Amino acid sequence: MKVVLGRLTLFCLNFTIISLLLTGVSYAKIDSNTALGMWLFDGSEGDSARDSSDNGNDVMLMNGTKRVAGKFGNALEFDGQDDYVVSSSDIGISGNSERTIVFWFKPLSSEGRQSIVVWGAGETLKFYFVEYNGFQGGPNNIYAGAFDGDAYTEETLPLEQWHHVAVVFPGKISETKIYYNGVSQEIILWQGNQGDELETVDSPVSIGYDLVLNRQPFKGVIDDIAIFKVALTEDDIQSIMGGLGSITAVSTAGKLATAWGAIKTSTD
Ligand SMILES: [Ca+2]
Ligand SMILES: [Ca+2]
Repeated sequence: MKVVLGRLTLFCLNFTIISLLLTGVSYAKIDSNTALGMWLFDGSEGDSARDSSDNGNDVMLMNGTKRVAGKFGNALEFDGQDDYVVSSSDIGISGNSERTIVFWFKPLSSEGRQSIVVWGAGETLKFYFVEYNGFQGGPNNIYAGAFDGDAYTEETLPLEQWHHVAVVFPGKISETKIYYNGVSQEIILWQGNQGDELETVDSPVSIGYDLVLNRQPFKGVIDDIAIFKVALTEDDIQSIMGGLGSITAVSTAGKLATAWGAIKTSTD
C-alpha cells in the first residue's frame, strides 16, 4: 500500500511538473533571470512594497502614496503632487541595453507631463523614462525615451480607465515599440542630440515621479509594473497583461522543478 501511494504521488508530481513546464513555454523571455523588478503592490500596509523578482529591489512609498484597489489585488495611487516610490537599489540597466517596461495604470489627470518610470543621471542627462501626457504627441499619450532621442505615439489613453502599457526598447530608439492593451501602436520619433542609441546611466528607479530631474508627478493609479532586461515579444506582453502574479507562479514552478531534480538525484 505504501509503495502504491508512493508511485501515485510520484506520478502526480511528475504530471504537475510537466504541466507547469508546458505552461512556461509561452513565456520564452519572461523568467526570473530577465525580470529586474516586478512590483504587484498587493501588500496592505507598511511603507515599502515588495519586489517579486529575484532581486529583492523593494520600493519605498514616499509622501503619502496610498494603497487602493487595483487591477489585480491592490495598487498604488499617486496624488499628482509629491507622491512617488523609489527602488532600494539600482535597476541594473545602463548604456544601450535592451529593456521592456510593462504596467497597468488608470490616469486621473491630463495636466502636464506625468512620469510613470524614470532612472538615470540628471547632471549628464543620461536617463530613461516612460511618461503619460508626453512632451510630444499628447494629450493622454505615452512618450518614452531619453535626452538622446524619443519614441512616442499620438494614440490616446482616456482618463478614469485601466490600460495596459508596454514599452520595448530592442537596442535602437527607432525600433522602440509601444503597446496599448497588447496592441502595437504607430510610433513617431523625436530625435534629440544623439543618434539612434541610448547612453542610460544605471540608478534606482522612481515610479510616479521623475526623481532624476525632480519633476512631473503622476496623478492616478499604477499596478502590476515590471522592468525586464530584454526586449519582450508581443506574445510575452499579451501573456503579461493577464497579471504578473501568474508569471511569478511559472517562475516558482521553475524552482520547484530544480528542487525536485535535486531531491531525485539525492535519493537515487
Ligand atoms: Ca496589484
Ligand atoms: Ca502626498
